[in-house]
Amino acid sequence: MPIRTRLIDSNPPPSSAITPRAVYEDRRTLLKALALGAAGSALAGWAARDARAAMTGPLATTRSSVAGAVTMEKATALKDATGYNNFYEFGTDKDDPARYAGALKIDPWSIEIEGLVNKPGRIALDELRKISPLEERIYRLRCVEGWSMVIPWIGYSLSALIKRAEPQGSAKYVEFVTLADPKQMPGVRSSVLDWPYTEGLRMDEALHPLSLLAFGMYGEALPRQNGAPVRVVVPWKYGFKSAKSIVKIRFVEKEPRTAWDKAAPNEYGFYSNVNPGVDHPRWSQATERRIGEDGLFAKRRKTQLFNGYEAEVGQLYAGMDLKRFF
Ligand SMILES: Nc1nc2c(c(=O)[nH]1)N[C@H]1C(S)=C(S)[C@@H](COP(=O)(O)O)O[C@H]1N2
Ligand SMILES: [Mo]
Repeated sequence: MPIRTRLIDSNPPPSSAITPRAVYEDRRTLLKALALGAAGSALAGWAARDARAAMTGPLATTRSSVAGAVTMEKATALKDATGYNNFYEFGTDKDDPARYAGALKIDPWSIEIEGLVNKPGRIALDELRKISPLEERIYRLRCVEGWSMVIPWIGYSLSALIKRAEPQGSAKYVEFVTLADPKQMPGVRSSVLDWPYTEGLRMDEALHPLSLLAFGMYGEALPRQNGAPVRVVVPWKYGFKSAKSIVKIRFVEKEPRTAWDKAAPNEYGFYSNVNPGVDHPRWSQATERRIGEDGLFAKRRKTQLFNGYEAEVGQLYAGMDLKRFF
């Protein structure tokens, strides 16, 4: 079944033909929901916690040729991926983002590129989306709290945007700054983090083809609780490195402080690579719970070094003491 393409005019055939269908169970429901259209969403109240109500419009994608970009593991149900979130700007409970992000204004949106680049400036969302063809990437994402999901993201390698900005030789790190608007984001009124939420990557990490600039998931533009309209997804690092609702990308010489490092430097290192051998002071990182696999007999999975992406990213850390640089 072809997916309507509303946001992108000229692009390759939609992924419906090429995505391994069994990989995500929700797609059929989703497409049915799209067919229902406005009537469907009107019926879908918060009370029903209808996952499709969070979706913000179809996006067409092309197959990814990046090594490691598509795991064959079963994707997490859409309702879990949109109902169990960390997005502290909307509150610290897992259902706060689904509850409070609905009013976030995502249009117009732009990202400001600044710092050590030859081409600084503001890029509007429409233009940003067209920098490289949108691909579907099915990534594991593991949260430092000990749970994980498998999500079919839509986006392109962050490297495409970085190259367009033409970083100068002195640019060694990339810093992400996300929206902090107390009028729209009730969590920002609390001091749980030093707002705005910021994150960072070393330049070679940011340039790695698996580092994704994401605009959508499950065949559609990102739901607000998942970081609409644009976020990063860095699958071999703990979830918090994947900053949501980005407004600024800054190229810097020194390792930037991050919101989590400021909050608890002994708990959250700059690298935060998924590593079963380095425990967080409060949570073991040896195993994880796959969201959706609950119940009495659900087994915890063994957490893999670099979240299972060692073959692709291990080289980035050759010779580094991962216990020291956690
Ligand atoms: N701006 C912002 N980005 C954020 C967070 C946040 O609180 N604010 N939480 C992070 C954490 S801890 C995780 S695990 C992931 C969760 O992404 P998901 O809800 O789309 O699964 O988002 C990350 N990005
Ligand atoms: Mo997280």
